[in-house]
Amino acid sequence: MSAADTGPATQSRSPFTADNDSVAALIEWTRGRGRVLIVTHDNPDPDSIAAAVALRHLLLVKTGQDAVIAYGGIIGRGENRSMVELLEIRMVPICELDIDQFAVVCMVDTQPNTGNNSFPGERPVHLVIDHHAPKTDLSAVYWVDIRTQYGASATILYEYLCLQQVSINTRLATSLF
Ligand SMILES: [Mn+2]
Repeated sequence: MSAADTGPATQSRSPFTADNDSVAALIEWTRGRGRVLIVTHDNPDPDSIAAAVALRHLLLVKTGQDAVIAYGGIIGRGENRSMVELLEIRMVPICELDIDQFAVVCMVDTQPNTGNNSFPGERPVHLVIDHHAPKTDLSAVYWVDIRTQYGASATILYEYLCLQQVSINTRLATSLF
């Protein structure tokens, strides 16, 4: 996005805490922009999976757009595989995707160019929602919500859902839990 297209959130406002108006602005920004990709970190853990599912749910309910969740590496631990299988979470290896098809790229529980995700570092990323301290320059990212004081990225997404009064079904609640 160009500098003129500055979003409601930037690193300069860190520590940033999204309120209802800014989350609404994020949703409006996303609406109609094109296909949405949500990237977790490699070998995704329950926090990154839950955060991705919660973000997809938020965007689906609010915009009608169904995002694709992608990961690198493997869903390795037995507990994590069970989570994905039992909760029927649709997520695909990023290497199977044509990234050019996506107009909006979100990262949850990871950040661009940190080495722990498989999204090509030279490509633009539009949303970063994480609880790990920033390691790279994120000034080109439209939406940065990094809360290092939080124990989980999924908690940030849970707050977005609450702010937007999006109902949380049993599977999503189980993921978040
Ligand atoms: Mn995490």
